[in-house]
Amino acid sequence: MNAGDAVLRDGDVAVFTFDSPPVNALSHPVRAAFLAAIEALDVDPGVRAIVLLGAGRNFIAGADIREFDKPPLEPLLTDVLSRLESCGKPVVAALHGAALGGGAETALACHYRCAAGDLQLGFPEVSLGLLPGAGGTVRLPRLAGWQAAFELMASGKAIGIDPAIELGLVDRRMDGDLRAGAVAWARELAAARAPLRRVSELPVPPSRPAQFEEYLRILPPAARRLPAPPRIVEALAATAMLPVEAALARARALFLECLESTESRALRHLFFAERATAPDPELARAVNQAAVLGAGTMGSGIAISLATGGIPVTLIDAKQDALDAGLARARASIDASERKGRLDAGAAAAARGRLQGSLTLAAAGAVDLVIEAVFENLAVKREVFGRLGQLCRPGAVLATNTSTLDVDSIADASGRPDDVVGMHFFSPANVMRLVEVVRGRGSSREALATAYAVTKRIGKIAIPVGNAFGFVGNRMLYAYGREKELMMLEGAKPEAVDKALQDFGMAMGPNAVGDLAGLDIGFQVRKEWKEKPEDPLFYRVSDRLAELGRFGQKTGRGFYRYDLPGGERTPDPEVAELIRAEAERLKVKQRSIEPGEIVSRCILALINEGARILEEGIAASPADIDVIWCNGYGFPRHRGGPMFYADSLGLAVVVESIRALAGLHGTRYWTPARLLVTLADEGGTLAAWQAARLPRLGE
Ligand code: T1G
Repeated sequence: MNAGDAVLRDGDVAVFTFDSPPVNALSHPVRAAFLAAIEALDVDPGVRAIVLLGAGRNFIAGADIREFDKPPLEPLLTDVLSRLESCGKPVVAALHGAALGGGAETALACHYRCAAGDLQLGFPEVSLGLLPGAGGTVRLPRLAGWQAAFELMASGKAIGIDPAIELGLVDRRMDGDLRAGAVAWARELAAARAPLRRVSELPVPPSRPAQFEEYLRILPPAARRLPAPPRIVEALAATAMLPVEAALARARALFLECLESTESRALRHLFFAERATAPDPELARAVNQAAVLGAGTMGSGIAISLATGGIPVTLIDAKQDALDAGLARARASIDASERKGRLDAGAAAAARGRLQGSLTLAAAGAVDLVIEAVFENLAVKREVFGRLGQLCRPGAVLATNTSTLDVDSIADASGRPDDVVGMHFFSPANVMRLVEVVRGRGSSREALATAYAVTKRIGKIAIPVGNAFGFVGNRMLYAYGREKELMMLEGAKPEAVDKALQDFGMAMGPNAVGDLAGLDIGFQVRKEWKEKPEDPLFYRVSDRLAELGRFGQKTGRGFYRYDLPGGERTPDPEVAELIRAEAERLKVKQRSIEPGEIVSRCILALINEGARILEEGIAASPADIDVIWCNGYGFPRHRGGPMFYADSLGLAVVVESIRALAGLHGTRYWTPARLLVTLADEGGTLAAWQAARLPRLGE
């Protein structure tokens, strides 16, 4: 992009268009071209006003995140925006779509702002472990006040045009042709010799010294422990206490501190890993009509995702009451999304219109995609796919939502394995963004590409995985869970296990997750699992609770009690006694176990199993494993996922720690994966190993 191309004259108004696909990120070439244009236009006597516009679907999506791993190049955005603000003629920002991070900062450095109705204005830097480093912390509070500035930056959430106008961040709504409207307004401002409202010259709103301590206290404890959120508060405090130039410099310094942090590198790693393009997009078949088999919790959740994602769907169940319950659940969820403003009235009505039910499998005959979500039993699924194989139209993709069963066996039963794939949704399916797309032995590239495309279309992240027990996520979960189960037999209390892993950053402790999902589910899966380790201690605690009918929340008791007044999750001394008795029966000596041991055994088990999965090609990249665990299992995003975390620990340390555990607990579970040993010996990393390999499977 160069200055010349970006500027078009409309009479005495110059229009500078940011046009660097896909999202007009403010990369170095863009910043340089923009600065050159501003300097030229500012002294051009024929130009009386300037309009900034973004080409494509967005204004500007911020700084170019790809540049953050390289040394910063001049001109820095902070300086470009100070030059922009000092322009001697009116500069109008014409905003549409995303105006995020550096894009929002660019808008605030203009003298006036107008916007189209699809505006999404925000400061998402915190979700990258950063803070607005180019003037946002100096200009935003001057326009919107301290509270709004703190909330927008600490949450990272974008706002629409109405709240942006209410907060004084946008002066005018432009319906119709945004460019024409902005040019006309800019010409008006120039003709009226309207004041050049330089936001950084506005007074800062009055503040109270304790105000910024309060903001720190408002931050959730987990956020307070991260680099970026407290520094956002510090940068705002600097704006309150320092002159503009010093406050800008302080924000820049705090930004650089965040940039170097492992947490920000982890979040940037996930940003791109979650956007990695799936193979063969051009091979995807059209999906205009879908069917979901099984109106249970998963089935209705998947149906909601399809309907709100724009795909007409028939929910099918053999039992009337199950179908009615499933449809009611789906409709209630759409109503709730509308009530909470996640769906506007039009989108909610359209989603309701796309949802219908049927009692007959024949209703799946003409659809383009079937997603099966019936009872997790191989014989049942094979019987269903046998019938689907017969009645579904040629070319329809047949997907199974199994979470552990053999996709090849299910595909064989259909008689058309090339059309069969796994689409493993996570519960609740209408909320969780992750789908493991399972490649069966016979799955065609067209069927896989169709599953990836549909997953992206309904706003979820598709990760390709191979067909093995538990695929990627659940297979690693079994290693992670194995260790927490063993440590409970060795004396760790269920609530202590959960607390240690939550303090590490897991969204929820594994025992609380077990109670939520239902301990009977895992118990059933383990009963059907042929290759289960021949180990009497393996998942012995969960199995014992399930044998006693303690299935978790659904029965009021599991690892915890939920049947006390208030229904709070409450540790149950009875469980501790149950475990003690089981340990005695299995001759396991109990001892006190420190949180550090709980975390390292569970997380190292995760990493080691992840490395084995990479060796076997069940996962295509360490980054895919990180996306699966951060989006499907609540692994802390600021640690980047298990494999990124392994690299941040150092693979030599990981291998050494695993060998130390082997010394204490034997090599049965604690033999370091060959991949880890090789890379550790070479001083390598998983990220470099991946970069040196071929791109994703099938790419
Ligand atoms: N930098 C580089 N690449 C970016 C990018 C960015 N800021 N934003 C998106 N991309 C790429 C993305 O990787 C993908 O690439 C393609 O664009 C489409 O993205 C100085 C420090 C704008 C809402 O955090 O939230 O400014 O896979 O699939 O669903 O203070 O992208 O096609 O090769 O997400 O339509 C702050 C990040 C930066 C916004 C569009 N900005 N972007 O969503 O497309 S830090 C952000 C988004 C900063 C300043 C600070 C979304 C979007 P590829 P996509 P989408």
